[in-house]
Amino acid sequence: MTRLSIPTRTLTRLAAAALLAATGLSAQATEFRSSDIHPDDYPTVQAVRHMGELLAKSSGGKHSIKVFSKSALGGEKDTIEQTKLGALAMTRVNVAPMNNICPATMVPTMPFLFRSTEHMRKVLDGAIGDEILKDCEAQGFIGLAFYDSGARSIYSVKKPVKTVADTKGMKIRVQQSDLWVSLMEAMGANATPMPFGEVYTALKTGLVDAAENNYPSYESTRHFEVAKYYNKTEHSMAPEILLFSKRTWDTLSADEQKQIRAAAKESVVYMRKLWDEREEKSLALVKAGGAQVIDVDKASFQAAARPVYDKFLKDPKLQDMVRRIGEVK
Ligand code: GTR
Repeated sequence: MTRLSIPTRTLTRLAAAALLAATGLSAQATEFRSSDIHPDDYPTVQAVRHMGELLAKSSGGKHSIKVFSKSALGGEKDTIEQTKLGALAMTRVNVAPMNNICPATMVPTMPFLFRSTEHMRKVLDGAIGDEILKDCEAQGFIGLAFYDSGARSIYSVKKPVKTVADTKGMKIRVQQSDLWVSLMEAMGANATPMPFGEVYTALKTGLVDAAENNYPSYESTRHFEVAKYYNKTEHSMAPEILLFSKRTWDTLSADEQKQIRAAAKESVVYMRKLWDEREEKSLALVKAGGAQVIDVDKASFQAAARPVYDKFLKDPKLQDMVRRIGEVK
């Protein structure tokens, strides 16, 4: 018996064509669906909408993006899954829920890795950033770009956190990532992973004593109303990542792919402007709302977090990436 061998790419195209025929959609105009957990006025949502406008322009109106905000399509773990399956064309998530899926995303998540915002931006805009994005491809994702997410700090309900000893035994909500669980455990805390949308109630009911995030998320979720101590640990600058479904990607022409990549990269510039403004605005809002911003003994957190590097970055390629990041001036 002879076996017919059809390349996977051709099969994917055939499947996509069949799907288009079945749904009656025209291959001419596509509205890519994208997901975000944040509200409409959040910089990530605004930036992907802007990317959609850029894409509409460069594709002569052929392609556009519809952003579903406020977790309308589910939490980050859910939308990552949908994107992998091709049920969703795009999702904007933090790198944290990708840590278990795409190992290179652990690198920019690492505690106290970046020296400053400038350092982080330079690294992610350069070859290292591209390598990390590329690494997600084998898992079914086209990494289009990184967006800023500022520095994350611990905010607590009952007492301030001034040194790492203060986190001992504290129940701290973390993102759904093994690395994040270990990081908080290294600081002596009890890590409780849960989706973003559940954190407000968890803080309010005492299910957790603390959470951690940047100023804009602390403010937009109104977590500052229940956890008044914002302790400036600034332990991670884990960025946001914009993912496109590889399944959908493989049905597009090289030109279309180029337009999408270019629109994504261009939206980064816009996002950063919005981000800088929003960080400032959020800080003022939380302070006016009664939050106390507390300086901490950062060195104590740094020392406690160090073992996480050895535990998670066993791959010499990733270790080398950390070294190269340190060398970026
Ligand atoms: C925010 C980030 C979200 C999500 C959230 C969280 O800063 O933008 O993508 O990761 O934190 O803590 O779950």
